Amino acid sequence: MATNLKPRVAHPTRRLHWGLAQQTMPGENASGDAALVLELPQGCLLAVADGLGHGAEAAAASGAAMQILRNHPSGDVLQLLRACHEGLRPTRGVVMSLAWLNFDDEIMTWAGVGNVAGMLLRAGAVGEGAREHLLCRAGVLGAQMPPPCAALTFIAPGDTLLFFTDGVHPGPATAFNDVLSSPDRAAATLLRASARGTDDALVLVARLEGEAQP
Ligand SMILES: [Mn+2]
Repeated sequence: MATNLKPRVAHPTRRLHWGLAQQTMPGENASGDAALVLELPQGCLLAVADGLGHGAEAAAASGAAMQILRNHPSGDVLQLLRACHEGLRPTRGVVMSLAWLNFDDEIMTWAGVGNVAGMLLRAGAVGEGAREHLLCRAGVLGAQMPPPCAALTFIAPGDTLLFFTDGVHPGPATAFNDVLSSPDRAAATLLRASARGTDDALVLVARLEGEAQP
């Protein structure tokens, strides 16, 4: 890794409030979906992984992915995807999306391989630009990874980031504005309304707090 940053509890001026909701596929003891929120001095790394299939082996794969991220805390999302791809070869593999939120510059870098959905809801925005979707490359970390592609965008206090696995299927009429309630409640509500019930399901909601810049 190019950088190796020491985790700490919170950023003094920009804090991320986040909530997580998940459920295990009926009949399984372990969820193959996993999430990580890692606060570092310069920002915050968020990741959601879905291990192939379900059950213990899927959980082992996604758990290994989270451990690789913890072992290499950095904001370099492309290097992190590559590290996971290499490190997950002995496993079933995962699909994963991740985001690095640079609090000082108010820039988010996000990337994904496979089908963990990512959305950014911009506070106060309407129409085009109010909602952005992460473009993921098809592939499986640990098995087959295309050259991944990261996107950068500005973020501002009040903006909300969502990640959800394919066990969650929001309908076209889903009012994502509902996620403007507390991240905890938003994650639980979206899971309850949109979980398929035939797969593990996980929703991560994170909101950037802080004073708007003049
Ligand atoms: Mn799944």
